[in-house]
Amino acid sequence: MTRKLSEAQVSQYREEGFVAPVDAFTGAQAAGYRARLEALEAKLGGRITGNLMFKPHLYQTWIDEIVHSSEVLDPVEDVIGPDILLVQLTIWIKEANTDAFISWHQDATYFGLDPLEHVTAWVALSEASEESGCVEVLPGSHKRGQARHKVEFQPGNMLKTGQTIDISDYEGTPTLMPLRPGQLSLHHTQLLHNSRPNRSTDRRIGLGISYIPAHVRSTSGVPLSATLVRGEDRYGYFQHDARPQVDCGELEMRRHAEAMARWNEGRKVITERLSKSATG
Ligand SMILES: O=C(O)CCC(=O)C(=O)O
Repeated sequence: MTRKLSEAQVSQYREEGFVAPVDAFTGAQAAGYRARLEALEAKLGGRITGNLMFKPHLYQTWIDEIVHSSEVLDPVEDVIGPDILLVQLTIWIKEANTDAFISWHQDATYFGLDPLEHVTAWVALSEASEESGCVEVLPGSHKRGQARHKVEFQPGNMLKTGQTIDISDYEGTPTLMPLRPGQLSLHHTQLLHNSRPNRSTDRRIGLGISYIPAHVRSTSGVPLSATLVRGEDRYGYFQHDARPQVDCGELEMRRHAEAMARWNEGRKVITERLSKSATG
């Protein structure tokens, strides 16, 4: 029996690599979380940049609350099972009426995980519509394995490594995943996806939360940390993160910096491996 998704949605995830929209939080809850995020921005002097965009659940208690919530974990459990670790979380913000976009890519390219059972829960904290540049996927593309990619540094691409996939040799019709504030989508680690610029008058804000079942390990060789958010870890492939008690506390910031240092070291190994296999 599933916890949140219907059997049809679970089948859709297996066959097409995504499910959306899934109701998670109310509009009022999403607005409350957005206010916490904007308070953090104000504290930081405007924007959340650099390492602070990643793994913020280690230094913000409200994000820790989101990633442990049944609203998010129930649909995630339906697609990856009950023993769940969180390996990465990215704050994705596209300002109103800007050219920022995200090129076609597969998350698997950057994560170096085995087996490829990682799912991203993308939680909308503002309206993610066609106009504001919601995530767009190529249904079924996760079944074609690792895509060939080229490195192309285009202005406005939020993927700083510039990897991009030419989807012209893929079948299927790109499909938008519009979300209301508080809804989420799920996408498989090998699903091709992108997103276009935000042409709306509001910011587009989302949290991309990367979950894996506990039997998945990192191939980078670097000892990484992850947060055990549900169930048991009988494998011990990742050191477990401590949960934050205080927003931006000294201990929390130190632990975050350590986790990100390890993550970036692992990422370097994966990126070097990738550049050797890139097609140009
Ligand atoms: O936020 C976006 O538009 C893209 C996010 C993304 O690529 C991801 O969550 O994997």
